Amino acid sequence: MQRILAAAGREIVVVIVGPGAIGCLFAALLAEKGLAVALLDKNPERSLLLSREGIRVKDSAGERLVHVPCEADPFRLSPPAFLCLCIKSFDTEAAMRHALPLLGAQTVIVSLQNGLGNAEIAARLSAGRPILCAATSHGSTAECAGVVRHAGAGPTIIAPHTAAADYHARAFADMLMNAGIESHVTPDAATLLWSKAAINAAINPVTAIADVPNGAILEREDLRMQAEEAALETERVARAMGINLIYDNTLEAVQNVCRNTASNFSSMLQDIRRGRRTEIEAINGEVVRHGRRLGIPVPVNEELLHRVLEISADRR
Ligand code: KPL
Repeated sequence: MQRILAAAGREIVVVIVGPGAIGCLFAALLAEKGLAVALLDKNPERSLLLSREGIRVKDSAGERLVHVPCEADPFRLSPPAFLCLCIKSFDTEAAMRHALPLLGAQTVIVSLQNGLGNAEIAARLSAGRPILCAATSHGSTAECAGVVRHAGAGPTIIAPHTAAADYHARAFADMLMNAGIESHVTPDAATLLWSKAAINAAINPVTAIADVPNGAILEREDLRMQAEEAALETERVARAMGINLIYDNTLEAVQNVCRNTASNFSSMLQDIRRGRRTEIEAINGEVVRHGRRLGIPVPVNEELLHRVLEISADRR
C-alpha cells in the first residue's frame, strides 16, 4: 500500500495522534509554519472530514483555516521523526497499539497529555524507542470536530522520560520554537508531570463541577480555595515521593494558568459537557492513590474525584 507524504516530496516530521483540542491546535500551528505534519485519528469518518475541511482555529485575532492531512489508517502515513500523543490518558494503550505500524527505527514518542502514567504505557509498547513527556499551558477548546478555540497561550515544557533522550527533547523544543510555540526543556520528567498534575488537579475538576471557565476560579472565593487546596495536597504527595514541583510558588502557578486561560473551558469540563469519560482517575485519582500509599491526607482530591465520577456517570 502506498504511504502518503504530508506535503509533496517531503517526509512527515510529526504525526499527531488524536485530533482533539490540543492535537488540532498543535497540528495547525506547526502546519502554518510549513512543517510536514499529519494527524492520526482512530475514527475514519472524522479523519475524512478533517482532511477535506481542514482545521479551523479561532482566537482573539479572528479565525483561520489550516489544512493538515488526517488518516485513520497508520499504513498510509510514513514513519515520522516524532509521534506526538495528544489523546486522553485512558486511551493511551489503544492509541499506541493503533500507531505501532508507524514507528520507524528513529521515531521518538512524545506524550503531550494530561495525567500520570502515560509515558510508562508508551515505553512498554515502543520497544526501547526514546520517550519524551511534554506539558502545555495552552488553553484550547474543541467546539466540534476540527474547530478549536485557542483561548490562551503559555509555555510548553519538555522532559526526557527515557535515558539518553535529552538530545531529542531539545530537538522537539527547537521545532516547536521555530513554529512560534514557546518551549523549554527540563531534565526531570517526574518533576514536570507532577507539576502539571498539580495544575490539572486544581483547575480541571473544580471547573468541571462548577461548570465555569478557568477564569472563574480567580473570581469566586469558594472555587479558589478548593483549587488551591487540591494543588497543595498534590504538592505534598509529590514532595513525599522526593519530587519538588518546578514552581517557586504553586498557588501563584495555578492563578497564572487561570489568568492566561481565563476564557477556556478545561478539558475535563469539555468532557463532562459532551457526556464523555474524563481523565479524573489519571489526575486526582493518582494523587489519591499515592497519598493513601504514603499516608498523606488528600481530602480535597478525594472529594473532587468522587464528585466528578458521580457527575460523569450521570451525564453518560
Ligand atoms: O490543561 C488544561 C486542561 O484544560 O486540561 C489547562 C491548562 C487547565 C487549560 O484549560
